[in-house]
Amino acid sequence: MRGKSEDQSVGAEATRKSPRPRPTTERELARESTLVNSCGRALAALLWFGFCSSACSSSVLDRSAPSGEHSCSASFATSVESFSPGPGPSFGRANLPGVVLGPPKGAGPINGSLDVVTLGNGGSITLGFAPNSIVDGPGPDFIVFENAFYAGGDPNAPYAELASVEVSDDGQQFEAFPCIASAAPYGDCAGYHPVYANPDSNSIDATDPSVAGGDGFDLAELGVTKARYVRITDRVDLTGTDGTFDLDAVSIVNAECP
Ligand SMILES: [Ca+2]
Ligand SMILES: [Ca+2]
Repeated sequence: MRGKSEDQSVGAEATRKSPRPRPTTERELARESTLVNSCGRALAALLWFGFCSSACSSSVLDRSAPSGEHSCSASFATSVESFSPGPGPSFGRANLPGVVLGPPKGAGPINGSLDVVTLGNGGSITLGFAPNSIVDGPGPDFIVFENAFYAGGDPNAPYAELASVEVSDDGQQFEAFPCIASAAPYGDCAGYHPVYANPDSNSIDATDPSVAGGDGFDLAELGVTKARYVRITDRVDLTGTDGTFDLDAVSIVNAECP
């Protein structure tokens, strides 16, 4: 619209400046000038579009690089690399691998989601995130979602079923976050924060540790800069009917996208 009216005003101005008929060459020059101006604007628009296309997409990629801005196409686990269940409850195993891939299905502060798989006592699962990686950026870099809840609504009394968490970049050498606490809060263990994000019932960003719920982990604590695998192992020293970790999902907070 704007370009069209500018073209018209240029034409009108050219007319005002030419009250009498001018030599053909001049009129042709004026038309040519108008044409050149129009083409110039079209070219500029094309150039701008081209610039914006590349610059804007670069900007998105830049934002998703070390600092992470949740712009990866997949910010959740994309594969189960291995699963070694422990004895005890076996809930949800028929739903592997899908049940632990993609976003969490949180049930809020006083309920536990059933969209989980129980690891069994001492059981272990390794998740992959291809083609993305977890990278060390500001604060927590990934979030592990169990189905913990606050018993009686008391934040000091989490119904926690704990697991240790390890990370690896090559799938062979793993570095462990120390999960040794035996009383709340449970430090570097996973499995003691309720999960709020659930795409089926709310729009809470599961990659935002300030609102998603779950247990966040910071690669900087281990001196690790990048991880492509997360291994979660139920605490074998915590036993009983309810002593085994239930995995819902893992999200990447600070991601590197290909
Ligand atoms: Ca649980
Ligand atoms: Ca970090």
